[in-house]
Amino acid sequence: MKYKKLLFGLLAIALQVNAGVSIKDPWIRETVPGQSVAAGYMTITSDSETELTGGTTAIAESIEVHEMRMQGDIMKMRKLEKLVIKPGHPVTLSPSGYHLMLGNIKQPMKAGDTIPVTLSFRNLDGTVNQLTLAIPVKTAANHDSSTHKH
Ligand SMILES: [Cu+2]
Repeated sequence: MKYKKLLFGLLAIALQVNAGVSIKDPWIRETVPGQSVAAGYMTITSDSETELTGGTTAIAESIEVHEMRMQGDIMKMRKLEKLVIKPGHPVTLSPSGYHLMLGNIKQPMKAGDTIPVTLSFRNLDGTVNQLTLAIPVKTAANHDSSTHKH
């Protein structure tokens, strides 16, 4: 009986933690031959304040959160340790701003493929919420014509 209660308690916590974050319109940009990194975009909404810290996937060595920024005339990118998402303020990752950067990809990203990705969110109380989603690969033409270079 004690066990049962504990299990239900844990289940309730797990559901609560996962219920808060939702992802809209995720996509990964198709890569060109020889490209070692890939970029992912989406809109993230959260019921409570949380921080996107990165993620993992079987087809890349790392997933980092990056930001594109104009530095004078040059578009540069830098790694962010976290991207804060506040309730009521969806954050959009798009080609000219924030993005997920998949480092050292093990296969080219082809339009039509679906890539399983697990994202990590750190809540204010320090708990980590992992969200796994299948992200479709699309050509940039479906979204915009800007280029993404390191
Ligand atoms: Cu990047």
